[in-house]
Amino acid sequence: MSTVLVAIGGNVGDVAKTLKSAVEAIDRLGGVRVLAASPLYRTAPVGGPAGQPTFLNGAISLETSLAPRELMAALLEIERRHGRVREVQDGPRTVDLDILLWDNLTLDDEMVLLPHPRLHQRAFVLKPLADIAPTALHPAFKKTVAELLADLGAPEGIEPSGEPFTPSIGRGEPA
Ligand code: PH2
Ligand code: MG
Ligand code: MG
Repeated sequence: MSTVLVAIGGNVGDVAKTLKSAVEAIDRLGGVRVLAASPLYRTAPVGGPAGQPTFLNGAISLETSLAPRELMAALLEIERRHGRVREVQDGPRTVDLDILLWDNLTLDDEMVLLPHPRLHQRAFVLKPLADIAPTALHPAFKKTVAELLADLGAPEGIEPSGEPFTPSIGRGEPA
């Protein structure tokens, strides 16, 4: 059984509703159990086309008996079912589900890169991640999520969304 941390985000449509539905779909996957979901943050877009909408970002932890490629394929399918269309790189999307950390595994596979290569640069990832997994260790930098977030200083363009984020988890099959 592996413990996995996943970033969730989006900036098109009713994003909070889409993220709730996507997290519930992840929890219902065979061999996956969602353990915790962070609050959502409203975040300024980083990269991508100028003028794209503000994002909502969060993070979840899960345990799984799946292999990295299997979970990645399942997450891509859930993105697709929630209206994700891939057009512009880093462009507007209904939902983005990115595997960040997988136990202390390092993996360079054509489908999955672990840890996520930009995780340590992104406050919109580290801030919610620090809410649910501050002591998770980055296997390459040997730093915790809380330390990586502190390294970014006082990040701008991130504020709590203020709305409760309460996906119904823990009702799916045991992982
Ligand atoms: N995702 C990106 C690129 N830029 N900016 C914010 N604020 N939030 C995101 O989730 C995000 C981004 C690529 O996946
Ligand atoms: Mg992403
Ligand atoms: Mg992605």
